[in-house]
Amino acid sequence: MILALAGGVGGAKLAHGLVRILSPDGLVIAVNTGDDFEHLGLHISPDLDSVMYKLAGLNDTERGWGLADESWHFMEALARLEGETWFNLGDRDLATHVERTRRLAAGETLSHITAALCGALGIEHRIVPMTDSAVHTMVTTEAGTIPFQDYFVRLRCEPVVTGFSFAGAESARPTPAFTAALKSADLSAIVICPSNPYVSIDPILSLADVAAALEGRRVPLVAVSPIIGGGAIKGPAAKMMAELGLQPSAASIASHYGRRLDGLVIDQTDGALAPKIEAMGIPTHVAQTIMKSADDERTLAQEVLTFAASLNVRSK
Ligand code: FO1
Repeated sequence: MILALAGGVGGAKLAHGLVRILSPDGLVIAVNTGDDFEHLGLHISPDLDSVMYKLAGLNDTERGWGLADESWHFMEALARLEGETWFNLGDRDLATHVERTRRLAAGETLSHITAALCGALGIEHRIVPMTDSAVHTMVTTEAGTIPFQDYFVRLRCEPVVTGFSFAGAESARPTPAFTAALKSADLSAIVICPSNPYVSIDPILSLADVAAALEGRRVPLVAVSPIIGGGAIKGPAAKMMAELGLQPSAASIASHYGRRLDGLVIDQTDGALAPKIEAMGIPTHVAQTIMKSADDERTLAQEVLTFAASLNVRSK
């Protein structure tokens, strides 16, 4: 069994590749919920939805978030009422948030709701939230500390970043299905998807039980670099690195995860960095990591699994 840790778009793509190779019993996808927030009275879980829509084949490929064939009558009507319109909720997408919010208010856990929504959309593989508790990614910037969606959508990632924190992570526990996957005797590798390390993966790693389970693992932990040729395919990862005083590169991804990793997959564009990363004590595999098609996703997923299977777990 493979455990994948995923955030938004890049995570969803590799997860989709893994789904095409592994049976529903053979994969658990644990998804960041640090991006979750309350908006217009609704509980929005952007990363869970990105992965869910992608695996259901319903995602919008152009925008990278939300549903394909979307309409925006709700937003138009809200604008006419001079309501809050900085965060766009498509008419079809709205149904997900309304249904999730209704079920949460009725006392169901986010885990249970996610399983139900995925089942209703015909997804057989397990998408599990990292936690059922509230964890909120906060972005520390030169303009103050800002909740993630305000920073990302309302302020378009413009404020200069100086750090990140995860409010609520101290007391949050991983969900039962995530915990079971971490402890499973059938677990054969853990894959960190090519998601933003600071705001998609670190919230997951900030849960003490997750960090402890990774520390004590007996299976390889492999990451795929989201930085290719000094930039991110999508999103602010490279901008964040530059603002944190780091060179945006696959080598900086290697030092970010550091010796927690047993291996790193980097893009062929960055092949020249492999010796530098290997010299940091991290076995490195060079592959085509840009996923433009479903075949690219599947090929990369297969390469990651083969690479992971070839690795020894570092002795702690
Ligand atoms: N991202 C935007 O840049 N603008 C939006 O208006 C927006 C709306 C939105 C609605 C639902 C949803 O599930 C995601 C949405 N996103 C939007 C994406 C989201 O804010 C980020 O992509 C993730 O949180 C980062 O992984």
